[in-house]
Amino acid sequence: MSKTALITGVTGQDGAYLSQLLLAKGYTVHGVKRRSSSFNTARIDDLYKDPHEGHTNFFLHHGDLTDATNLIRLVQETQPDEIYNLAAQSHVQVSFETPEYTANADALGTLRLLEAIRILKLEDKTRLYQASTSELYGKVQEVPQKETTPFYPRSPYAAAKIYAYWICVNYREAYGIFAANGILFNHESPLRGETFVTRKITRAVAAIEAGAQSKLYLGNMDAKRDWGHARDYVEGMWRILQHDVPEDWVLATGETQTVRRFVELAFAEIGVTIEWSGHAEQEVGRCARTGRELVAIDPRYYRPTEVDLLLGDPTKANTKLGWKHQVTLPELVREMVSADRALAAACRL
Ligand code: NDP
Ligand code: GDR
Repeated sequence: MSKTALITGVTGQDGAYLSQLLLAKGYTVHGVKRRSSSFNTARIDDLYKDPHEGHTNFFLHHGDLTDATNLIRLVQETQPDEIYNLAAQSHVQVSFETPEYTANADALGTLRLLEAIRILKLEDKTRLYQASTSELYGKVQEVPQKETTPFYPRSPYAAAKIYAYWICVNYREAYGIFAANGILFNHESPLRGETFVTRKITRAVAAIEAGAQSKLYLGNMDAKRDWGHARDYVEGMWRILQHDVPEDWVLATGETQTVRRFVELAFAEIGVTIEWSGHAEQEVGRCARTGRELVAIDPRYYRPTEVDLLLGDPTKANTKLGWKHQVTLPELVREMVSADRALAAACRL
């Protein structure tokens, strides 16, 4: 019997890669998408087949993490073996501007799904994956960060996600629900949202090369992140739910780099070496050959409180799940710049 999965956040980066993975494994996949005034399914359009045109295992439903009755109905109708709760207001900086909405969707949304499982008495059937995050570690307490490292959230987003983390642990202990947290470090891809720093950089590199943009403005380039490829990480999500008991898991590469280094790697893909000068808000990056200014700081992108250093220790997932990242940072940068150059060439950037 093939399994059934319900994915919230199916239209996002991870939702698209996870749908692809589960469909390839023979799952029936139900995705929850928000109503939007313009199309928001670009990342999954290649997976979707109109049910009128023949057999399909991929279904989309309108829904929202802020709407409990909607979630209960969707869980009841789809009777999922596995729920992947990927939906979230996922932008850290935006969470400072919309803290209440972020808490509603990211914290209470998770509670609503757990309650749906409980109300519908699906405790023995339905497993829940919660998209927890390395942002929980926030202000550095220990490096590298692992499952036992204390949390110290540094944004409304992280504060909401910490509630979601603990409510999963609590429902697991209180009601025996199979709820597992994946504490995932940053993962990127050509499908990454355009306002996250990696994609913002790779799009800018392609647009500058195409003559469609003159300069790239960034915030804190000293921040260090442990960046992997989203395709590797959705494989880890699936493994987390196949484990015999519900536990909490770090997925990371075990390597970290600054935003500045990411910029250098991305420009190198179009043959440009960046030379840096100046400090703090005056720092600029110039093309070493022509002297043209290509990178500058805009303090608008600084955050009220920053997460300075993320470096994960994935030993537990390596040993107990057999999970390991496959794609290195230079390979990731190459894939992202190459995809954005193709979009620029097609005038779709
Ligand atoms: P994206 O921002 O790409 O996708 C988020 C998804 O959630 C989109 O489908 C979005 O819909 C949907 N969504 C937002 N708000 C709601 C809501 N109120 N109700 C229903 N759906 C909603 O995120 P990613 O794919 O990168 O990340 C997936 C999850 O993993 C998120 O929870 C994120 O916080 C978490 N995470 C991500 C990491 C990363 O590095 N990518 C690392 C660790 C955790 P729409 O398309 O309409 O906007
Ligand atoms: P992050 O990702 O906050 O780690 O959250 P993001 O790419 O937004 O920022 C990474 C670092 O880059 C610095 N930065 C900038 N960031 C953005 N977005 N835009 C800029 O112009 C810019 N300049 C510098 C940031 O200050 C930060 O230090 C992501 C999200 O996917 C979360 O949902 C997820 O939980 C975490 O990763 C793990």
